[in-house]
Amino acid sequence: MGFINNSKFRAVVVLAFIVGIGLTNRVFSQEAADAVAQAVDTAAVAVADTAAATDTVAATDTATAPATVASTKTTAVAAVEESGSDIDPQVYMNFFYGLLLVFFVCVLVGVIGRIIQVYELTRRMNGKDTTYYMRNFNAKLFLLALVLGLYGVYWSYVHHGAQSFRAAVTEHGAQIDTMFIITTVICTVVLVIMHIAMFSFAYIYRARPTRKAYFYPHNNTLEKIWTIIPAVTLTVLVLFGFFTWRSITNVSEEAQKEAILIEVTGEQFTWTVRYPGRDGKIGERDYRLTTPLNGLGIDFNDKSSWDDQLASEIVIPVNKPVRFQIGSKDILHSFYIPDFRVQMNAVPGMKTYFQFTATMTTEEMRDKMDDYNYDFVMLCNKICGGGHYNMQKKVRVVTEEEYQAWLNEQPYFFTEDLRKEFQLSQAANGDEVDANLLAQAN
Ligand SMILES: [Cu+2]
Repeated sequence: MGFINNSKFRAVVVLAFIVGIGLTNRVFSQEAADAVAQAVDTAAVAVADTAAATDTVAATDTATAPATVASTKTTAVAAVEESGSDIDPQVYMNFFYGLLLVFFVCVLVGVIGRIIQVYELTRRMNGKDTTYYMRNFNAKLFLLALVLGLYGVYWSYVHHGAQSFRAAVTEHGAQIDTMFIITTVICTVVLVIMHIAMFSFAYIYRARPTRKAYFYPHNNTLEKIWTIIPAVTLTVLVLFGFFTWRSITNVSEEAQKEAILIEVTGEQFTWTVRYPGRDGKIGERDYRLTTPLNGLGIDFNDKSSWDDQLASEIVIPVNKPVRFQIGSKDILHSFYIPDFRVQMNAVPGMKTYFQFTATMTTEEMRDKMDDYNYDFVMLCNKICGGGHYNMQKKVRVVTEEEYQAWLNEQPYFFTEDLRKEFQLSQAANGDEVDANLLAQAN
């Protein structure tokens, strides 16, 4: 075949092989060298041990020591040779392995191309058509893409639909679900129509010997249709989203007061959860007050902070509004509970809020899912660094009684050590020291 005699092609093949094999070999030899080094180290340790033993036994035995060294080294080298035969699976993740694979695929495509060319030449030699033959072939490929694409849409809805959609378990979540479903339906209808139009037109209007292409450069009516319809549809969807979001996040002052306030503060890579205590108020914070003991920088001059409680998980009562006050100590994080359709950025230097009402307890959800290990989970949804994947907290939705019982168990933020630290700072500022902080706080 012509391309094998092509000197440029041959040069490229040879070069790629040399580069590929040379580099892959270096990786192998590096691994082998590492193994040898390790084995020699082991041998050296053995030698040292033998030498020590020889010292303690007798000087006359020294003759045996070199022999031991020699035999140990031989064993080590043999071990290396043995282990060299099984290839580390890591090799298949290797860059050069990938390079060779790409090269192989390129060669394969080239070969297929050449085979088709040979086929065309044979057709031409037999006096058959070659111009429209390939165009017909391409048009049939479009038809195949039309069928496969539609099947792909159907398949992904049937197989992944249930995974990607599970009804929300909050009051406001139903509105977001409605929006999601409407958007999905519109997008699917557009996708199917566009898919059929694109591929069927490419097939129907393929080049044919009896047909001349009609030059049709412009049509104002068509331009208007495909500009106005998408513009109106998108505007409706955006406005729909805007008003839904506003109705969820613009909570009246009375409704805010009815809710249980909970503070969550993100930092790389953890969340701190603070409950307000009996007064229902969360104490103020000031980053300048941060100490090793007072990680959140809580301002204990604000007495509403004294009964604030620290929780290791988020526990909320069912069918009761809860209002999360969200913040960050370092960079952007995001407070995200997928099952609740709740998401809000945690921004350093400002407070953000999300108020919602969960409509199902964890136990009810487990029954519904038929999964007795199921838990709602709050995740960080801003890629914030190396430990981001682990920045999550369990969210437990319980009955009102369970919630109260759990809350009574949670420790105060204002620990004895913090009280002492606060008293010292009061003294240092020349303020009057609260001697009976302990009694007051409890
Ligand atoms: Cu994160």
